[in-house]
Amino acid sequence: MKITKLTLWDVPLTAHETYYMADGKTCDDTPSVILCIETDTGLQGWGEYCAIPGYLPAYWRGTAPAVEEMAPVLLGADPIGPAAVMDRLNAYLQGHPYAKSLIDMALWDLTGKAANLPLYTLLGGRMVADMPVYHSITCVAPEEMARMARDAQDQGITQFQVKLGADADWQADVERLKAVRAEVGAGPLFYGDWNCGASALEATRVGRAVRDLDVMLEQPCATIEECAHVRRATGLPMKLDETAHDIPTLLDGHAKGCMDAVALKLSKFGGISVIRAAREMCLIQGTQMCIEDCWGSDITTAASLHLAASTPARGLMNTCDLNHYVAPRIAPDAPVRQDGRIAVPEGPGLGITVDDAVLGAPAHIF
Ligand code: 0XW
Ligand code: MG
Repeated sequence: MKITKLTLWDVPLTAHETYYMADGKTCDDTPSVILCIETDTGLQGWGEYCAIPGYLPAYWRGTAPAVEEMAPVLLGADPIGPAAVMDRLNAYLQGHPYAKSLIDMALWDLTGKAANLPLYTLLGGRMVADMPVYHSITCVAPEEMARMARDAQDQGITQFQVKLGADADWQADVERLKAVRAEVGAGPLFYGDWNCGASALEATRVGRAVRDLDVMLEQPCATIEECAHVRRATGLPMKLDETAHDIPTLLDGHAKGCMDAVALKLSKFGGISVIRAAREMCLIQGTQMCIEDCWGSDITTAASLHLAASTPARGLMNTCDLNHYVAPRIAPDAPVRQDGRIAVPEGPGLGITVDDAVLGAPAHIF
């Protein structure tokens, strides 16, 4: 089989509810880059990358030039065996994990379709029947966030991500965490996520004020060192996200004792092939995994679900149904959450059907 054509579309995604994070970051309107890799057999593979402005060292307009740069390695290559193709791409162009992620996703989709097997089988086999999803709550007034948590809990959600730091008021963050815990009661797992937006001092003050709430802190500060300091000063468990983005940073987070949990996001690491290795490390280190992507619609969601479904339950904290938060749906047959859990698609490859009508005109063809 040979790759004959790469087509990219820019599909604007709109969040159903305004989504505020620290440092003024939002993902209300974000273009998602969709890739179709075509082959001489007629089989197609699909990938997606959606950039949240300021979230990663990446921007959506940068995706197409990076894919174009890698096109000479891809065109004419045999797509079966994604890790081998990615190895050649990594030798050709260092870095650019966001652009590699959607390529790697499409190669895995093609490989699964050629084998007539769902991706979770190629990734080790199905380990869990279905997966818990967490619900992410935008950083607004505490009572409003508590209402959102209640609504999600009424729909069966048992894990919550509470966004913090949008108004740089550490006492408001304390109130947010208190209000959500009071609303959902004891038991549900919940974590406050600053997206790097707090100083170690602010995060420590918040953590100490909510010490009795059974809360996990997520990525308070911009470096692993500061997060480790907050972990030590508060005694609260910590999830790393932005600063854990490759194998060396996973080793560092573990060595510094501040990685009780971690977000394995596809485009942060560079795709399914890298996350496969990262997940083995987390299993060995005993780190709880959230397997997901940064943002996106049905294609990124489906890729996350296949990785999550092939992860042993002892290491899988949750996954994220990004397709729950945005419109339009790009593959309307992709799974959606039900009673706080989500299933994995059963068809070959990613197991979803992309709706051409939603894509519009291609932005680039290589
Ligand atoms: C990347 N987000 C803003 C979207 C996902 O819901 C998770 C969240 C995060 O930063 O963890
Ligand atoms: Mg996060």
